[in-house]
Amino acid sequence: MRTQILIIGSGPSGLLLGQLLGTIGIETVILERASREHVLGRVRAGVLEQGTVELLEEAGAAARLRAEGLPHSGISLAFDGRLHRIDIEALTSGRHVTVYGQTEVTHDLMDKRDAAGLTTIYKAANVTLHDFDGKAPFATYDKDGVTHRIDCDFIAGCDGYHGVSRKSVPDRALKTFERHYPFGWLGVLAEVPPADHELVYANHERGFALCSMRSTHRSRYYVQCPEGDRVEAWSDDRFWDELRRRLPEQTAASVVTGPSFEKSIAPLRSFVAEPMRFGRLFLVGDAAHIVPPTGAKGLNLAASDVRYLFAGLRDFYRDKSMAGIDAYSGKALARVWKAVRFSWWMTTMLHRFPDTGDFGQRIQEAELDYLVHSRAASTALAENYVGLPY
Ligand code: FAS
Ligand code: PHB
Repeated sequence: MRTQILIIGSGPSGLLLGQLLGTIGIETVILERASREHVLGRVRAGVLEQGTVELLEEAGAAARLRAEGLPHSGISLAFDGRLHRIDIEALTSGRHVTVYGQTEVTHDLMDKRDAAGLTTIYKAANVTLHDFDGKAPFATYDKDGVTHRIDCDFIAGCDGYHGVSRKSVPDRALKTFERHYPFGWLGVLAEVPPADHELVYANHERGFALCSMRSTHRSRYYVQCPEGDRVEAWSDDRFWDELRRRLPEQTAASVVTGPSFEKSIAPLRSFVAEPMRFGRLFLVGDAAHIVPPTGAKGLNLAASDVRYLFAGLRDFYRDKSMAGIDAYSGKALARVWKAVRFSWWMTTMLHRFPDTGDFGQRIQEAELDYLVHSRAASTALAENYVGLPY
């Protein structure tokens, strides 16, 4: 088989890139290790930057998002027993975020890909990348006991942190940067109305908590939990009790409890691999970088990588220009590092670390107090949260 762009991974990065390229007639094939059902069963991000929404519209995959997504013009920070609202829309001259689950984004993009008759090969095992430092890259993979080969012009490694793409690059050609956080996020989904009409990020001496949502009747909550903690140790009752203890009284009283239908623990890390291009292999999204979800940046960074790579590939095929492709890694990393910083800052300010102690708690509360009472500081948070310019 031959195609123009071989995409490894059928997550948001791979699907969005494939959809955008499809709108201008550039052929793609997606190789995905898991089943379609497994990919759709993942519960991850929930907040889309305005630029991500616009990119999904450009890809023709935003109809349901426009109908069901929840535009949010602010968030609240909870500390010192109170809620403090950050008026994002006012501070960014009208920009906002949209609450719409990553699962739905993935579903919408998969449906568009199927409708366009574009090829995704699920359950592709032992994907191996070859000759991407030359002009004729290809991949091999196993399916139904047969080894297959796909020749292409370029390979887009959209296969996430644990994927094969970054691991295919020789160590000497890659520099990685990492920050490990000594805690995780325990998240639940429940068919209950959210506690507040907007997101609430809570700093508390017992640990961080986040009140989010997927719709007006489906809530997504998180509490910081110890590293190595296990989901089995958290009954629903224990979760609801701990969540409410970390929220201001008024917010805690608004929490509607109910049976969780999804419960999982995500580890937190900051990670960046440089550069994001090796000959005719590009690293995209989580394959190149990971951020703690505190800044709601993971999915949105994947979208901005896709935007840069799509433009570069479009110029290559339309204008025979390598300029966009050559500029991809530098452009993407400039925006990645600003989001990595913002996510690190939000995480450091809102979470309880082993060495935080009483002094550290007061410093966090002082920073939050300054933040919510300074227009300059609130504006800085707001413009990072809605997404910096591309
Ligand atoms: P993905 O990891 O989504 O997709 C990669 C795809 O490649 C997967 O389908 C995988 O099966 C496939 N793959 C892997 N190896 C392969 C191989 N060898 N061959 C073929 N296919 C292969 N972000 C937020 O903004 N907010 C959040 O709350 C949030 N929560 C998260 C919770 C968890 C547990 C995780 C892991 C991430 C979370 N993220 C969150 C970040 C997340 O949303 C990512 O940024 C987003 O999924 C990135 O999309 P992709 O780059 O497409 O990578
Ligand atoms: C979510 O709804 O899953 C979510 C929202 C905001 C974040 C992280 C996760 O910062």
